[in-house]
Amino acid sequence: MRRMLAVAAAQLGPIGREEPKTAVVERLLALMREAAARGCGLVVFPELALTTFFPRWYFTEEAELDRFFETAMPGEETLPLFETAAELGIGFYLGYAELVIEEGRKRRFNSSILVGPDGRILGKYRKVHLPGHAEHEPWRPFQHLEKRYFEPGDLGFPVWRAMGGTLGMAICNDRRWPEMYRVLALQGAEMLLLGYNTPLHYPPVPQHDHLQAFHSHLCMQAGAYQNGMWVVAVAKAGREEGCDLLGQSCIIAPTGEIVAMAGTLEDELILHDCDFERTREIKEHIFNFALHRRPETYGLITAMPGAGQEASGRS
Ligand code: CDT
Repeated sequence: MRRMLAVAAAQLGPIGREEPKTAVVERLLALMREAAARGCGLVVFPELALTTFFPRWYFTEEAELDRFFETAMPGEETLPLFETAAELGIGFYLGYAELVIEEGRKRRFNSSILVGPDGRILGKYRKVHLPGHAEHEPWRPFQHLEKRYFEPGDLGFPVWRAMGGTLGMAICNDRRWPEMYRVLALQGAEMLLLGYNTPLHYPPVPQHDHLQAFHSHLCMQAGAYQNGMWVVAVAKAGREEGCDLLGQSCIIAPTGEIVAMAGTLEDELILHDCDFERTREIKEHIFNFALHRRPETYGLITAMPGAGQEASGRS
């Protein structure tokens, strides 16, 4: 018996710093309509999909920063996404900047939501692994101030039983960390949804610039295979405000094979009919956790962040 979900990865081309959110939402709606017309039950959008990748700038005025954040979801500008999803009967994943008042203070997270085909929010994820730096570093050609503008996610890595399978969410830099896939897989995740914004130029180690696509696929293909899950990875791509962002959005099978990949750096939909049952080829055999894992030897993984390293160095 097959257990199918037709999934669309909706890559976005660049978003300008002054591009209104309503215009971006129109682009998302066009992709959502195309995904539904082509028979998909789920469409996955990138990280921070409503705005330009604003952590590339150092802002001194809080109001300048605030305009990139959502204080309600759905909000006035994003409501059409929910209404259209419900009309079309298609679920979606959306990355966005979240601003909430919690514990009596302003809190900012790099978040994503999973919305069901009835237009209702099923769950929220807040990015755990925040790359970059917290202080202004003028030597860089562009900033990567995620450590300044966001708090690390405090919701862990939950899974949701929805759309015929067990789904997990993560965001961009999370994909480079094997712990993320394993924590999801231990809860039975069969598909990971992930959006990203990855500059081609990595200022601290520029000799790796030509390896961006390789490293991106390397960690996700390994994560898919070692944990027997589908991975749907979706870029914001192209030259955005002078910064080149990796494309190559892809859908990866539980065998680690890329089964669909974007060929442009623009708004582009790629599709695949995913069978959740295929996760068993891996989970019941080569990576049968119950049979082969030796958790009594893995304690260090949760006992310490690093091997005696100072929390210095550049990212
Ligand atoms: N958005 C995001 O997490 N991007 C990082 C860039 C590299 S670290 C500065 C990534 O892991 O792709």
